[in-house]
Amino acid sequence: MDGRELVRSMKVVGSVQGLRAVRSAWRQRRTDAREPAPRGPERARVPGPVTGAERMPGGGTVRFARAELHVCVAVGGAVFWGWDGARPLPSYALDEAPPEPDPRAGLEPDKDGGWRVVSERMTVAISRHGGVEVRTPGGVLLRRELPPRWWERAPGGPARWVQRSEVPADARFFGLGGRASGPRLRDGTYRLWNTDPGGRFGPDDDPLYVTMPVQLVVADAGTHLAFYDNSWDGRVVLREGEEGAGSGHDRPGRSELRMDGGPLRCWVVTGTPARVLHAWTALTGAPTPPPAWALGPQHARWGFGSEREVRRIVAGYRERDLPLSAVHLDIDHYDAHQVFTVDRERFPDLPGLAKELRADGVRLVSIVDPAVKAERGNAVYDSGSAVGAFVRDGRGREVRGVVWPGDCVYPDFTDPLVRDWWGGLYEERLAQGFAGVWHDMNEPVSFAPFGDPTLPRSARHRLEGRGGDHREAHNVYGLAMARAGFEGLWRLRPEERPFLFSRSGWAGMQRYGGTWSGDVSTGWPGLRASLSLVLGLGLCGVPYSGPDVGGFDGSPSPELYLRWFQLGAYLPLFRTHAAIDAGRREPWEFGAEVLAHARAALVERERLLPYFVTLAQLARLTGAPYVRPLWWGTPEDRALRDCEDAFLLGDSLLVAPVLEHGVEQRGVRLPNGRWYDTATEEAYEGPGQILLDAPRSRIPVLARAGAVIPVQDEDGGRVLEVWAPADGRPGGGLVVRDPGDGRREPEVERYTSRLVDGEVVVERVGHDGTVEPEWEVRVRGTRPVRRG
Ligand code: NBV
Repeated sequence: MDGRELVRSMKVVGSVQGLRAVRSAWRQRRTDAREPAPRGPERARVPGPVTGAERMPGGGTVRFARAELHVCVAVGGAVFWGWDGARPLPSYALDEAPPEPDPRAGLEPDKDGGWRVVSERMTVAISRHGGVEVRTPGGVLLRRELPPRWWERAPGGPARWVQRSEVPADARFFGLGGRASGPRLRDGTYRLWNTDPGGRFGPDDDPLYVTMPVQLVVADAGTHLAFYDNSWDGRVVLREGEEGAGSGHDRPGRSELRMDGGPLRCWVVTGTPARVLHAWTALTGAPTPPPAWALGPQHARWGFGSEREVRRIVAGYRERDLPLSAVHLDIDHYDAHQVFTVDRERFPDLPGLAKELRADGVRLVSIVDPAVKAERGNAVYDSGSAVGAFVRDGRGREVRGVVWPGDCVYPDFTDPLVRDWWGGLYEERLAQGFAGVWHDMNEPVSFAPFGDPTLPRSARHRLEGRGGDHREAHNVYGLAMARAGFEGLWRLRPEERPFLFSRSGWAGMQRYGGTWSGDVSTGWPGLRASLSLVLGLGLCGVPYSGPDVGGFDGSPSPELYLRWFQLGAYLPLFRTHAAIDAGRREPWEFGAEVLAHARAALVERERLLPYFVTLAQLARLTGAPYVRPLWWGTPEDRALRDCEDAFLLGDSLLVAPVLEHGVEQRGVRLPNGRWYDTATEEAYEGPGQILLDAPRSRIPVLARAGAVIPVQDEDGGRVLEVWAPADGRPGGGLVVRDPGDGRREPEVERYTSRLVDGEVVVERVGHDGTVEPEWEVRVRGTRPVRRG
């Protein structure tokens, strides 16, 4: 036990579950110890020299002395390669079947005895020793994979492997799921193992709840995303490159990926950031848009404790005329912490409460934990046991862990029958009046004072019928649970788009919903980490997320709370939340000044709701996250690549939150083009750095010249807010209205804006020419221009 483990052990042992958790951790150690110790050759296997190749549609197979490589360009431009028989399926990341091979691409002999596949979007060159290079159609290097190395532990058993890669010296790394230290991933080691950091985390804590072997790399040569489709435990070591390093030569950026087992296979997509995300979500699934109400302000707390308290909070919002769209109930509303139950003493009539709040425009959202109390008579345990739902060990016994209700078992969500059974249980939540669900503790967690606070690695999983153990299933546990919940909700209420967000997940989780920060620590570093998580996840294809506004633990100062609130108002999931022993998080608990400014943020969020609806729909259609790094449209702007304290909200807005104590003015780096400070309507020309006021009352938000932004006025009237385009530089925007609850396909409205004789002209582009917009148009930004 190291020092950190000891502290953890004290914390856990000090709790009610302490002794149970100690026993469970020992049990886990024993269970894993029974597994045969992996043994294998010390020397690595490498592919060796090339021996031949075979052409197939889209690419082919290249044989080496000790390995073989299959390469295939798919329709749409993504390239796949897999070593030693690895193919795109089976995969938890892909949405249904992988795209067809592109028949126009095929293997051709390359120089020095290598091979290559040429496609419209890239060239993949395979060297005669098994290196793989991805180049732009113009021949510029985007990524070089060195020949991989494998260590077989036991004959026929899973092999560990390492893949080293190089990227251009100027490249920046992003992605790897939700990382608190980003969004730019600096030199360091990043683990691929979904983990509850236990209690709270800051920027230095890694890994967290959502890890993904997804790298988004931005360089002058172009942007690419590399996805190593493998859910096993692994580590990525990143080292940024250096231009003109040592005797004037560039040192490339480096990535070293070490995996504990599983296939060595990779997908790469290239192009502009927008194209890359589009191709990525075409592969792994469209981000499901939340219902429109879930784009409004939400309030949660662990420990409301009673219906009375929930009513008091909602009344507090109403009395102060603060918009509120949903209230979330945490585990304290369960009966003895058991999932799919209600404490009837403290919540005697949840359906009644839900109805009453709903009449007031407020929905209820329920937490759902995966662990089920292992006790006969517990209906969920009994019905799960009857269908063999719970994870077992190698000897066929249910694996026990410890969570809030005590000794627990874990549904095996990698079994389709278990997903069906679990999905059906959400009927109870719907009957209680809940309108959405919030999945927690699904890394999955089993409290442990030492060792890994999850299931034993040897625990067996069905893995869709293939069979395997927790080493492979761990990282997809939350994803598979999200699938169970999402599909269950759709089945139960085919007319209502499910609202689901999940703490843990993996590549492809956007098909079922979003995620949130988890237990981000209260403090300025936690505020910064909040933004890092949302940006990084968006670049991995998960656009809907947000932090616990105010931080999970402790008590934020009024200033910190306010700045968090102001940031949160521009993030997809806008929700205040806190731990049971943390201070208050209601906007009126921090004094009159904070209340007034928080109200302004809430009102602005309400006003922007049609824009958020548009962004949610566009994310579904194009994969573009709502919240984007500043370099999104101009990745060649190197200064923007390093800018981590501001973001674009869709195409039209640039948000520059205050992330430091005592700051009332801040520098803002502008992408090219004209930008208006929305508070003063003053215009600035980018690219460049400007200084803007950031008084307590607001954070700087800029609008792109020419932008057409759908908003609503106080009475819900639809308005197009149009920011005056610069002379000779027309603008525009897309608008998608909320299609309602069901599966209806919404129409995308396209608007253009231009300056004609000093007048702003806005038109809707229809099927047969342009038409007058149906929305009221309000033009803004007609003040003199300042250079950035
Ligand atoms: O269910 C209680 C909390 C929840 O409030 C929080 O949002 C989750 O991230 N949950 C974690 C379990 C306990 C954490 C100490």
